[in-house]
Amino acid sequence: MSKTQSVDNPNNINTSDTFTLDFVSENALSIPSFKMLNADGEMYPEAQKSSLDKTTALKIYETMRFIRILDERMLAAQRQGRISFYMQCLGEEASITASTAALDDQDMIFAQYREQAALAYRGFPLDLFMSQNFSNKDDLGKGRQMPIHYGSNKHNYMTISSPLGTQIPQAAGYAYGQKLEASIQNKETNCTICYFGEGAASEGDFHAGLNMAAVHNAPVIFFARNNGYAISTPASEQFKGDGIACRAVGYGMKAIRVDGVDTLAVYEAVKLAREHAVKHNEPVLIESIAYRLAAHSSSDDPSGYRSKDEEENFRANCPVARFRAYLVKQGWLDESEDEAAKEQIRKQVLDALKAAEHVEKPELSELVTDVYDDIPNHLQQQYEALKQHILKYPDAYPVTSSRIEEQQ
Ligand SMILES: Cc1ncc(C[n+]2csc(CCOP(=O)(O)OP(=O)(O)O)c2C)c(N)n1
Repeated sequence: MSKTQSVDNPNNINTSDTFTLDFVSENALSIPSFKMLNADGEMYPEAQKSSLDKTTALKIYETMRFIRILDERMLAAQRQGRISFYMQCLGEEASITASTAALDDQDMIFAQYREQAALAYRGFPLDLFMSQNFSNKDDLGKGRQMPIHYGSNKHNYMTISSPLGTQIPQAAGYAYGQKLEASIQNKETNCTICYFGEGAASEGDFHAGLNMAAVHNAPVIFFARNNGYAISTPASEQFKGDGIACRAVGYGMKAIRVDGVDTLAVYEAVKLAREHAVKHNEPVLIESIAYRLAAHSSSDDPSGYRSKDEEENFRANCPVARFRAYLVKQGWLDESEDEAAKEQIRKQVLDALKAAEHVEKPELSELVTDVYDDIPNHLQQQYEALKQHILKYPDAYPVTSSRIEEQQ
């Protein structure tokens, strides 16, 4: 596993000598942002040729269209008190969907919490989105997580966990495992993509995860979504250097900065990163530059920390509208069919929502299963206390006291 230490170079530094004493400038490295499509959905004259075929392009667009409608409807459901919490990916649809589209379906996804479009692209069904948000008995997580904390073995999508940054070292470890498995089976490895916000990149886990992946040659794409804010903290108060991408150099890994509003550019960037990761067993850091157009979550009110003018400015630069314009110009999308499809999706989403909210909640007894082989005493005691509490206040819970008495 470990490389042989070089006798000539025990510090593992490749350098030349200098006889002039000076600071290295923080501007020594300013990473350009890769672009292909302009705001009107036209290719820049200098842009490289796109490798995105019509079928994949339409699948990306359909996913973005679906996620916009789902997000809009679920936020409204939260406002109506039907679900407890929600997070939208408004403004980041291209960045998330096009990056997943550039992967193999068997590649693993470790997401932060705003990447529902990745799961939708992989075919996660609408009723399971709803079951998770309503914590009903059909939820794959058995109702034990907050809304939007999706997870699916079938879709190679690791379950979301709220503490920021935990997915980063986990993704490094998972990708290292993928590499070992592939070498045992003598085949090309799959890779892992790990999404996180620029705010999460301030966590210690970011540094641990990237260093670990670089040193152990793990095929993982670290996908930093720089959307300008970590809740109310603007990027200008989060880091002093040139964004997140430049940090890759410090870990000895390759980096790409990409315009996250540009579907074509994100697709090509992740395709290149994936090719590199699986061919050379190396991590790559991508920084995608977009803007979080929505509030951080349903609990947040951005008017306290940014102006309407700022939001309007970025709203005009919509990733979905830009890609739609490209598809129309290509002759791949008919505008009136698109409008009709939106109507149909709105209806499907509403029907699924209404159905999911009437499905029973999971069995209370499942609350403490699946983590330990034998339920430890402290969990058993908490579970017993909860049952007594529900029996005392039956009207406050969706579980009937007769069901609990049956289980006694
Ligand atoms: C360890 C930890 N600290 C703080 C929080 C609270 N928190 C939740 S989201 C968030 C901001 C994250 O911002 P960013 O990573 O940029 O992602 P974005 O929400 O912009 O997509 C914070 C501070 C948390 N969940 N976990």
